[in-house]
Amino acid sequence: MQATTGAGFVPDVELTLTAAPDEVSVLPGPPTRVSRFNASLLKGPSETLQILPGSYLGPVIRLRRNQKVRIRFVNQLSEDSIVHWHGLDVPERADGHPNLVIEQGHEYVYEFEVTNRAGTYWYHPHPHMRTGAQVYQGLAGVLIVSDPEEDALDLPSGEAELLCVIQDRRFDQSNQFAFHGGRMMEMMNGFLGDSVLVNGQPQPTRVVDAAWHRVRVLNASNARIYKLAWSRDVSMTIIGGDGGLLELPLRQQVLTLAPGQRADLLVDLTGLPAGAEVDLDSLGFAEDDAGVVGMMGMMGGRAEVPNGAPLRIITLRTGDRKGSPFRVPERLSSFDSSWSLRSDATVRRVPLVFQRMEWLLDGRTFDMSGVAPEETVAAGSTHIWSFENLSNRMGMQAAHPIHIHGRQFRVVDRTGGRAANTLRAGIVDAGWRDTVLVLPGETVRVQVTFTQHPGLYLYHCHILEHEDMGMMRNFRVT
Ligand SMILES: [Cu+2]
Repeated sequence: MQATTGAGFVPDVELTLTAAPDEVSVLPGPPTRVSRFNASLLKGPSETLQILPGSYLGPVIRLRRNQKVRIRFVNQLSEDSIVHWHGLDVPERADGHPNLVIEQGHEYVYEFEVTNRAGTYWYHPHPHMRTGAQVYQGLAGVLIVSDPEEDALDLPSGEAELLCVIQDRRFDQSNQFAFHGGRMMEMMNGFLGDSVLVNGQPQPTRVVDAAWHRVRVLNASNARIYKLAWSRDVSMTIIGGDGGLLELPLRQQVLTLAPGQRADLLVDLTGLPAGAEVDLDSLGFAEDDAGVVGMMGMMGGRAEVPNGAPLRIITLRTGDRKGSPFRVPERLSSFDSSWSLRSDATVRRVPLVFQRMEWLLDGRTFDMSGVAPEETVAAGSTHIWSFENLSNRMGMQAAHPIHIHGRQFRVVDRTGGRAANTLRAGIVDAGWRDTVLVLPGETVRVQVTFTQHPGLYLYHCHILEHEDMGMMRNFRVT
């Protein structure tokens, strides 16, 4: 299947993106068989593609707002695939719906204009029931959009801009990725690895200048939630989320980041002597905070390193060089003034619950072409969707990061849940979001103004095992 290209579309950037089997050295000993994206630039600025050395991750794709982009996706995997540009507002044909999958040896041409704000987005496969497996095998990459508003802030860049893509993996004795193979317990709970990789490497220590750094963090794990904090009482300065810069910088001690979500951080290392180390850690939390499915522990589905286990993510070690002075801007962004809570928004309840051995969205499971009446929305219309994370009769519930394709949305409010859940304090709801974590017992209302592009789009849980089990639905924009 080949997408027809629109007449008159003249791309500013054109590249080929190929998904293919490969091998990389991750641990000492034999290399690890992976699937990975490779890209080559056919047209556009040379800085469009940034290879991450030694990583199985796809190249960082750097785009500017308003660029027209053509991407020729070539599938050299031995199974169907298609690519989704997570967080971007693109036409239906460019969104990577699973009904658009292509077979091995085929090409799919994406064409879209970058209308999103500057921010950290990402790309990954989206074939039905195989997203978890393909992402786990290595198919994921970061997509960075920049724009004049962000340029004007003169944020730390070049060597002072760090990328931190967090994934957990399990290795077998020959250094190969071990996966669940469809075992029910690990599908229900989401698959958790026992070691953390950052940009595809285990526990990296990076030698950096004693300077301000910008750290773009992406949780590209299948299911693990991180409760991030710097060591040495260095506070988190959060300047952006899924959909770009916040209006004002936020300072807090911990940051909860669920699968699919991004955070843009600034960290001040200027006061540190050469050789000092600052760690980014995931702090411990009660397994129940992420809502382990009730009986699963007893039934043998418990991960060796459960959700909530303390983990080291990266270490930054200062070198001899000092950085130039930098002041965190008091105001980061003049927020899109079109945002306000709309009293005329169409309100919809979307219960999240486990029933009939399935994770359900509003009582339903995925159907490739199925769209319920309440899942049909007018282009550009504004809705409030109220995600209600319910317990089933056996007390089973889990945290679900809910992702809506197309437009970024706003979190209106967050109510309910257990006061003792320590993940709650680390959640950032400010700014534009495309993935919102709904903790057990919580109701989270989001206001979304849907894309202007008509067509079939998706909303789903970004715990990839839940998504692959069918915790995903279409919505149709008319
Ligand atoms: Cu889920």
